[in-house]
Amino acid sequence: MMVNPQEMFRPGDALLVVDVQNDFCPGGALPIEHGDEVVAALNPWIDAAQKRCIPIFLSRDWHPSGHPSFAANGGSWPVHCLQDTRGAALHSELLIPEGAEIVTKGTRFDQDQLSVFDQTGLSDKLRADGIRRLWVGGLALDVCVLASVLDGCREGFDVQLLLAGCRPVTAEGGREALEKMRQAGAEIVE
Ligand code: VGL
Ligand code: ZN
Repeated sequence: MMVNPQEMFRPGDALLVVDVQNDFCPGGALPIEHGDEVVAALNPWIDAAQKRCIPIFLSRDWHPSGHPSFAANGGSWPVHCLQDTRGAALHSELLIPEGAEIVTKGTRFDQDQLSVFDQTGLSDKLRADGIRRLWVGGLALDVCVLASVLDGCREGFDVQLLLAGCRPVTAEGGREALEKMRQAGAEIVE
């Protein structure tokens, strides 16, 4: 089914764009194949959300050097999304409307925060703003998008996954992620 973003939003919705940062795109430190293609897929949603006065949240992975998610520090990833570097910046073609809120995560030294809901205060803020339904896309489908969608479902939000606006680190991981999201109650929007 082809969907028109303009027609999908209703009051009580919010748009959540996860980690569309240079380091997760081709040429970056932790490149996801075709990661940059999510920009063209998500911009119409961002544009529509702005026009419909739907709150927009853009998350960023924002690590200090020596972060525990880095292989050199006992984690599983190469050094990526170092605070204030070009690699950590949001993709330059991603629409960032005035009023969009940046959600920063991955700054803790004792643990990683893959989910945008992990100790960011986002769920309380959404509830306080009367948000019940979340449209989610971004990078990576099988890592931070997965963790965020599962948490969103757990927190009681109706989660709509924008599949065309996501890319996985691995194809197999992507398939498994979609299955887990479905089982958690998320709807996959093709
Ligand atoms: C992510 C790996 C490590 C992500 C963040 O945003 O999906 N992946 N840190
Ligand atoms: Zn990270």
